[in-house]
Amino acid sequence: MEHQAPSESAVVLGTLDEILKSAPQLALIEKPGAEGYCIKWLELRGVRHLVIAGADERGVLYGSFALLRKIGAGESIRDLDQRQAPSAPVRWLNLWDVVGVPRAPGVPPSPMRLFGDSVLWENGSARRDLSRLHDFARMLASVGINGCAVSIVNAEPRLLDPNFLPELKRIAGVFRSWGVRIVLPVDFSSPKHIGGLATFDPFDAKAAAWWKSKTDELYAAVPDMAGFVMKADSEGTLGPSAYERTHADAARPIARALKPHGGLLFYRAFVYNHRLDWNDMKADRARAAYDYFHALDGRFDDNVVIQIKNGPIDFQVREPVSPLFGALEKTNQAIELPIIQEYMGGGRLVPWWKDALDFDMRVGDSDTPVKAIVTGRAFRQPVGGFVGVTISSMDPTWTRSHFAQANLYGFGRVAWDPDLGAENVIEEWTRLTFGNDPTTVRTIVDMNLRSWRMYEKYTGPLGLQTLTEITGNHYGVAVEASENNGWGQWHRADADGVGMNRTVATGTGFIGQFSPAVAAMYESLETCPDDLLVFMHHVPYTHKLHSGKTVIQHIYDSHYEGAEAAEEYLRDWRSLAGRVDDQRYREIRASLEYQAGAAELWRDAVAGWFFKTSGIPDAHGRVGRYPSRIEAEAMKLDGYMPQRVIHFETASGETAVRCSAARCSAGFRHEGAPGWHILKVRYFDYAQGAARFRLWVGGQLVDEWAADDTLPTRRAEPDGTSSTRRMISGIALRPGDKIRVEGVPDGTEDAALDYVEVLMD
Ligand code: GCV
Repeated sequence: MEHQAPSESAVVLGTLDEILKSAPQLALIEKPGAEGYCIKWLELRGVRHLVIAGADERGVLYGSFALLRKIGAGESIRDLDQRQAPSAPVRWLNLWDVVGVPRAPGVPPSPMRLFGDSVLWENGSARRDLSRLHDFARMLASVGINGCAVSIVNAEPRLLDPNFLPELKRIAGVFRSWGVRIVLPVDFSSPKHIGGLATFDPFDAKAAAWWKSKTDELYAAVPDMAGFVMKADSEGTLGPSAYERTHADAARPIARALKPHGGLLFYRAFVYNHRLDWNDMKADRARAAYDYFHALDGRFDDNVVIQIKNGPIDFQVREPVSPLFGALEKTNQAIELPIIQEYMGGGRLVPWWKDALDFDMRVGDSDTPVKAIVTGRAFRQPVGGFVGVTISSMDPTWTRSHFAQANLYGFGRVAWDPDLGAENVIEEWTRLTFGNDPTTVRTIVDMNLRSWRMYEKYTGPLGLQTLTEITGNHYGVAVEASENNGWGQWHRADADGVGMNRTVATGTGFIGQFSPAVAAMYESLETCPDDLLVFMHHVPYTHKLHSGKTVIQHIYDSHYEGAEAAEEYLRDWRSLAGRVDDQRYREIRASLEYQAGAAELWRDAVAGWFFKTSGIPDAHGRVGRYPSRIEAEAMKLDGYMPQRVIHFETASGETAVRCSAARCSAGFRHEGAPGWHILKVRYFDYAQGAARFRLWVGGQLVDEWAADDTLPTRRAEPDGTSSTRRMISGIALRPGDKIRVEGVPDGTEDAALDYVEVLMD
């Protein structure tokens, strides 16, 4: 259809070519790069128009959102004159949604699925009502995301079933209307396990032919599919090692099947042996990606992209960047970043990604920041970019956490332009989400920017990584869970010291995978940054950091600072009462209260574990001494039975009390000063059941609540995931007052209690 330039002032939208057809006078606009846009005021026959000219259709969409963003953030558009194009063609999500069966009732969610059910899938097929997916896809487009893997990388076979094509078509159709192309996760063994062939050897002509016909079939249904993502030889998935082939061999037949359709194969470098020998001091999971892939540089087809997690382990709170980024000069690469809240439950992530993207690999001893490598600038690779791992969720806030939305927003913005500062991105998000009140904006931006380091401080500082249930839910604290198994997320803490020796001189040699300049920095204790010290070196607890503190004192201090910062977070949020609408104010306050409680548990568990293991006291006398705490096991118990907890550090005094009767109680007398007090009750909330608690002071009921949260533990016994706390303030106490907690179990949830802390208000 021919359009005429409007006669009244208007916003004129279109691709540059379309606009020029109807208004050749606008030839003044310089064409932006692919998917880019110009926004500019131009005068036509005496009338000023705001013109959004896209290089292509996506460009028009992104330009329109850019304008809305400016208006929403309260910026002036009076003299707008902007030309932008994305940093890289790949700005994708990998959704770790599962198509298959939904979670059975009573089974706790994984940390990822804490946030609610998929917007794509329900009971094994595409949701009947996909309106929420429309909103999701629009949200992705609003931050420039143009591709989305529709289910988890542990590929479900049914995605390749011909009967499933209509489901894929429906999903692809919704995404398409917002410029987002779908990506399919595929399993390398498919020719055998889905195709019924005798082999999936990539050198077998029949296996290659199977990939070709399957790919053709998929493209007939979804002609604009962006490609496949594949996890091979990783955490139990089959791969080329079954036939002693390389990953380049494995990629070839699949890439060639995709090529005629313009499809890409994203081959994940997350390949490692999860049956390593813990007693082998040279074994090192961090080495794996480089060891498997660097020698294959240049041997992948040009439509293969190696998808590399930011760090060599797995989304840990602090890791160096993967040395593989500096080792592939003739191969397309993309960085895989977590948006998901696995391992990083409390973290706001933009500053963390920026840290990785800005890191200079010093390839050839010149400036080679990771962002220049993955955008293809550094080694002139044609395709590359950013893959964010997340889930979709039906929850009204998208993730059951208002603040976690900053991560998805930030991912899109950073992928669009990795040179944007974390503060700019977060300020944009804050203004668009909470409005332009200066105090609100300043407070939230500041909270967001502090979040990663706060989380690191109360979980795993110095490169200890996230000291969590490595073989389980990757959520609650369990310091030793990473040791003595084959998964390789080891910290090797013992009575004398801590850390993995990854040096070239005497360790696993991992450090030697970096360029000489970077390797030299990590190899030497003099120059290795404190925040990665025990990732790179095994050191005695008495080793002095650059700060002058010993390692052990730093661990103690860091956990106290982190937990205090989480309390401060809560105070900051409370200062916004009345500035944010009631519902969001309350919901965010509740999540920050939970986080402050979780941080306190992490503090006590990790500091307590290191105190017991090292035998070195805290110079400030805090660790292991909690004068205002009354252990449940020391109270007068009626029905409650003391029991040691599974990981000793996850309950104060290593013991909780559990109730196997219909109702139990634990009481004590207040021995402190008279006055207003806060009571902190630490108890355990399993995923199952909703045990009830009541708190009585001097015969009066002062609080009651249910343990009905859904935390991702499968255990019906106290652990570092179920431990949680209730704070009750404004309690008047006199010496001798009787304080009593009553617990009423519900099914297997036995109203377990850890302690009560009595603090002056
Ligand atoms: C999808 C971690 C997660 C796994 C995930 C894996 C991966 O190990 O715990 O759930 O698998 O990373 O990235 O492939």
